[in-house]
Amino acid sequence: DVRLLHSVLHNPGIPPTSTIEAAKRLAAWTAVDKHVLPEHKVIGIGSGSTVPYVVERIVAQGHEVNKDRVFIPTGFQSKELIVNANLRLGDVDQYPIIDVTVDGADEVDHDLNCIKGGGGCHLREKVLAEAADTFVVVADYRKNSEVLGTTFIQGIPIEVASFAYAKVLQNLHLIGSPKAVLRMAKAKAGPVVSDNGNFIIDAPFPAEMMKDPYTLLTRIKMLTGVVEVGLFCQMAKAAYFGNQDGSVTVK
Ligand code: ABF
Repeated sequence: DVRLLHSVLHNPGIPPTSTIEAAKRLAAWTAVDKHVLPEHKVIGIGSGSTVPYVVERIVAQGHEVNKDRVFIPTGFQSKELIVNANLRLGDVDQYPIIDVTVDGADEVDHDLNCIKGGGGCHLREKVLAEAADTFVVVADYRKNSEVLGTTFIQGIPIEVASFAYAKVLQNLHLIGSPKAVLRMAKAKAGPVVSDNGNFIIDAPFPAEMMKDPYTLLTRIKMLTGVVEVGLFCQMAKAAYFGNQDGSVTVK
């Protein structure tokens, strides 16, 4: 894996974004090798651009292992991934106990608290993380941070019932996020609608509040109309970050 990353890094013909792709793949492959074991039969597959490398590595474990497994998606994208890889698809209502879920993240702090939901899938992602005996996060080096809210993410993603969004926005402004906004589709064609038919709000909070993500999560979740919050506290067992130099940071 490290050889692959080095060959990408030292090939001047490859655009810089490939360094990030190689870092994602390195994190994903390392995590699968460590946590997705032959005895695991029910496997949660997350969303985002790192997860295809998770599926790639699982497929490489071979048909003999995979034929007895069922794969649970966190949304439309991962469902497509599973089906296109010829893996058996299941749903969390059939399999509420999952051996291991591997998913991406927008940011992970020193205590393995995560911001998730940049892709709008965090409700299902959280259900699958909670259902799993082992929940593992995979990401490139940009997502590795000390305190949440210090990377490029535009606040905490919050899925809300569509009819309640204005009230939730008003309440988020009151509890400390005056810049909370409804997430709009590209070209402002209308609000982004989640796989569950809900709207998404992005709510940035001051650093002081981000230092205690669990308290913040509890406060946001208490707001009527909130379906789920993209703060994952004390859920991940491990996080793997591919680095630019070909190493992997494990938290
Ligand atoms: C999902 O995909 C999310 O919770 C997060 O928003 C995003 C991370 O995507 P990527 O792997 O593309 O950075 O896991």
